[in-house]
Amino acid sequence: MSTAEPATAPLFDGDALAELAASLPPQAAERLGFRLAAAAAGTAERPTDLLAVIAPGAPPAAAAPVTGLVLAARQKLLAPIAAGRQASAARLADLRAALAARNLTGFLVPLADEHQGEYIPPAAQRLAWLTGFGGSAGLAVVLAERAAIFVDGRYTLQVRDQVDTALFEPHHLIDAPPSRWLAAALKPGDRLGFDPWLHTQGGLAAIERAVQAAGAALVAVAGNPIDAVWRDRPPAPLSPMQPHPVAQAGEPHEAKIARLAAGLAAEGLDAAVISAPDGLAWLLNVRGLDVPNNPLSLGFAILEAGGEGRVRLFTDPAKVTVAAHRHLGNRVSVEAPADLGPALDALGAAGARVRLDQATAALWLHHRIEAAGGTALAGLDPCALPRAVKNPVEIAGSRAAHVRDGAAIVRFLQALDADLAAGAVLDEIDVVARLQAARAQHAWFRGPSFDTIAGAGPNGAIVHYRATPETSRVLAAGTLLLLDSGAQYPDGTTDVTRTLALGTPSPEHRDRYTLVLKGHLALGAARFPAGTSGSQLDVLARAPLWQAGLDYDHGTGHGVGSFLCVHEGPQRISKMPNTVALQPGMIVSNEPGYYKTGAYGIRIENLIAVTALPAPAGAERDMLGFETLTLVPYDRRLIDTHRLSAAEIALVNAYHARVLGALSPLLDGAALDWLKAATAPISP
Ligand SMILES: [Mn+2]
Repeated sequence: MSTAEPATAPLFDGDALAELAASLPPQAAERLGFRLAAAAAGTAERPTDLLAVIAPGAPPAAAAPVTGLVLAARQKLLAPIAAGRQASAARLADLRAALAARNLTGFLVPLADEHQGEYIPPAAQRLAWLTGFGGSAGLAVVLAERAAIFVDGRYTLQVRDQVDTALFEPHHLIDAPPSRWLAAALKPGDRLGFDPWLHTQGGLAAIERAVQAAGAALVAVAGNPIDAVWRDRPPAPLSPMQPHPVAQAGEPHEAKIARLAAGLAAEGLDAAVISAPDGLAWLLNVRGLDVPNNPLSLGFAILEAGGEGRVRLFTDPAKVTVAAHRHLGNRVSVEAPADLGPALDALGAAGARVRLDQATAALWLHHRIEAAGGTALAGLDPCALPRAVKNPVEIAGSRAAHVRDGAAIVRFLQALDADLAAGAVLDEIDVVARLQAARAQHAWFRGPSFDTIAGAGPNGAIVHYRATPETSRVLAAGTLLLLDSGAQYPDGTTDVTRTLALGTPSPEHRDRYTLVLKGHLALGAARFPAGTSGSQLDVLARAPLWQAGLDYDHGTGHGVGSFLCVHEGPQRISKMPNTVALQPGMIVSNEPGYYKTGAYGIRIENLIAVTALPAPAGAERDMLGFETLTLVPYDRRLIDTHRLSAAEIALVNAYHARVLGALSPLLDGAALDWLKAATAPISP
């Protein structure tokens, strides 16, 4: 939550900064370097967006120089974080000195921000800054003499590449967890520090037990010691908060606030802290550009129970543009981030009972409320379930977004097929760029909803693969390409996986693809009584693979936001027990797969919306099913039609007929011809 101004001098050419300052009104020129640096820490790129937060009220002529300075600064800002292993010895020594000065013998360095977000801003990239590790999950433990880094199976090779293992012993996050390492490494009397902003109550439980068993103490530290030695630490991101219009949201934020405030009061609660930025975005109908892929404006809110409801929003006021202020209206007050603590103190002093999100709320929030005399009650974020159940406007928006997205993917697939047939040499990185370019042709494209996974041959078997210049494989005949991607549009978020045959697929490729397809079709066509949870349906997607002695090691489906996060709860389809009943309006993914390590990967993914089905004659229960939203053909070359039942063939043909009908008005020429061939009926 530090808002200290970083040293901005090396980020900007002094003359350019002075020239820009001279051209701005005096109030806009104030703290100009800081605002430019903060904007560089976000993801906004459009000149009007940048001007709105850096120099509101400045003449439009200032937009070009502002944009130029921000975009040039972005790379310089991130360079020290990417400095990697060669910088880590000095940084580790600095950190150990800072720990000693605080009477700590160790410190936990998670890959997390104050919101436990999937994508975190540069200011929270402490693990990367300290160790050089660039993966998406991990934790380091620094002790006075030893240090270790813990990563999961995705990163066991990468961590040895990026991290100096003489400084940080690499370990497997699941098989050799930090708690076990700490139990052996800590001595009685040791004081292991942690930043309570970066951990949840549940997340710290195993470590807490290990520390206690070793006779050591776990100490919540005020002010992260890394920040004290990270001299060029980027500021918190500054991007404009943008109203998400009712035309897309389907419900005014005032109505959402009133609905949730009544719900809290009915539960006997006085308030809830909204700490997850996607909860904030849904509740207030706002979006932002603070982090990649998820259209979020980072901040916290207190939702007060009862009456019409009132929200106190804690965020950098510079983010709240004139348009956002007008949109938020008088039911929402905007306060500085530093005011959150005193607001929680006041709630605590009044003896308030305050809901915190069990999954994501920082321990700091618990501590602050309880220390002031209040009661912090961990539970479900009150925004989570209402957000998961999309209203009819959001479902209609998702349908429209999927038509647009499907047309872009078909154009991409047709060009890919044609170019490969003509002998073009393309690699995974080319695929990622071409797909993004195809989507970007539409004015409503707002960027990817996650980093595209394009895995050719053996790379397809790496479930969370991201192509890099070092790993990018050329698309070779006789192999498969697994392509998992998604887009953000103002009316909906997409997430689709198709597995493509390059050249002629092998009998094994077709066999495994067909098994995955059978499970995918079975789940998509499921009928189930109201009250059924996703984990009760999971077996439908796996049964054909299980019959063949096969399986996959990931969930079958996750919730998806409406122009929000592509991974959303609380419902999910998974082997893991989940008691959240599927309700009409929920959007989930349907994505079984099969992976052969070192050879290829297969995944087929559609987004599906839960719908109420008309009761069949004699029905005794309310029945639910799914509407498939994604509109992209399956690869007919990979379907072994002999292995499909007549009912499965009918499902494929009906789906392809729907895809053709929905997309053909948006296509012409070679792309339309390709679509007709790709959706031609299959027969046994
Ligand atoms: Mn997905």
